[in-house]
Amino acid sequence: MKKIVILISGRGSNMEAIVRAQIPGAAIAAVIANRPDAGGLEFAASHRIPTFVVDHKAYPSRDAFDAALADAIDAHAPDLVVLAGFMRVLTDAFVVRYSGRLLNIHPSLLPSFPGLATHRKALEAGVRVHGATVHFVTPALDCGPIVIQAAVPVLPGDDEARLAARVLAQEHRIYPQAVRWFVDGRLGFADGGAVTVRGEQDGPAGWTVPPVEA
Ligand code: NHR
Ligand code: GAR
Repeated sequence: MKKIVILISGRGSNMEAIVRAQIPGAAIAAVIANRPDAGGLEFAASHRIPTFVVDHKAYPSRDAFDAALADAIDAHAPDLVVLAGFMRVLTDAFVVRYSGRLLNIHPSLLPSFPGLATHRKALEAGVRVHGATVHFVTPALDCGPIVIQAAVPVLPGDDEARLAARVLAQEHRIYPQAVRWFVDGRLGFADGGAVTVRGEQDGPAGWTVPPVEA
């Protein structure tokens, strides 16, 4: 069994998608939130997953918060740590500690639109294609090796909420897929650092075109 700890800050719908996927060989050991009011804690608890809060406001510095967060994580000795709508930038020391076993989902087609407010930035830039990216976390924000992406169209009349909803539906598809690949030991790194997916038959590994919305 590969043990997974999921970190959330809010609603936790990506965490929920991963839990609902019931990935063979994976056990969700804990869900940890940095906000006591994170909505996703309720879903996790109702699925008998141990939940914990490490409130960043209770710590004097990012180093202190990250140290407490690492202690809470390490209590479960996870094989994989999953950021699912986790909203705190992590220190280099934290990221290096979980090197190669820390995943994030980011709501844009990286390297476009790192950071926050990605849907607004996409609308302002006038891109016709937007999406989401699962990547390994490295110290440089939203710059780690890409595992899988999904693209969606930007449609006439889109506002941030409509575009975010279209992207989120794809997040719920690709994040469980990325976790499945990790758990199955199929992820590797090519020379130069790009992620490879072993045994992927169809086309360039890890790249998917989602079905067009109805
Ligand atoms: N940490 C490192 N070192 N590297 C990454 O790639 C990280 C990371 C921490 C989080 C997720 C990321 C995203 O997918 C992520 C990737 C939060 C912020 C942010 O600015 C930016 C990017 C991401 C997450 N957070 C503010 C902060 O001061 C707080 C914002 C808030 O609380 O609402 O930490 O987008
Ligand atoms: C998701 O769209 C996720 O990609 C994004 O926030 C949403 C969280 O939803 N993450 C970030 O913006 C990280 N900075 P969820 O809590 O329902 O999974």
